[in-house]
Amino acid sequence: MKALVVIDPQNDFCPGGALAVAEGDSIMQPINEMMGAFDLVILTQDWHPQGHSSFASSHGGAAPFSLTDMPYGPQVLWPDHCIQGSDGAAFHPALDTVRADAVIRKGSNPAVDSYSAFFENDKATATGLAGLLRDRGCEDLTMVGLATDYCVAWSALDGVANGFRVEVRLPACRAINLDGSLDKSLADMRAAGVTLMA
Ligand code: VGL
Ligand code: ZN
Repeated sequence: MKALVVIDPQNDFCPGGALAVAEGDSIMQPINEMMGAFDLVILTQDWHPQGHSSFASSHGGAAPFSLTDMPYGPQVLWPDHCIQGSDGAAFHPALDTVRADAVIRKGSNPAVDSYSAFFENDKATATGLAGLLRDRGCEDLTMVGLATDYCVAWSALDGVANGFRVEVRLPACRAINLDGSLDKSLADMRAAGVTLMA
């Protein structure tokens, strides 16, 4: 059984959004066209409360895209984005959400960021995705979405670490690319055994 895991295809990660990824909107149609080839389609949704600790605005005068230290490690401070219930947190209107079997929301804990579809960044709290996939008999995961170097990469790495076979289709992903983060994420995924499809 094969699952398509679509990472954070949300307005705030598309042009005009609060944490816009260049060409983020261009992946929606190709993703729609892939859906029919999978037994299960999962969407993830970055879903932060106001004042989330990953927001630069929650750290006094900190600049967006600067780094801070959290109890669980270094953390990039982001512009406010994907606030629960906001238009920015909604799925991009060009994405066909009707075919989705489940939506996994992440990032609701105000104290911990959550890039991965499987675990919060402290690696302690699971989202339930691994159990859902196992219960549905899915061992092969194809991942696409936003952003390649953060939420897609962290999800792919956690997928492999949890015993799934993971392929990332790069033409249906777009990256933030902060200080070489795209190249680093590709190298990390390759080293972990993620199949990168050009
Ligand atoms: C993401 C930064 C902050 C992502 C989410 O979806 O890649 N990046 N929150
Ligand atoms: Zn976020």
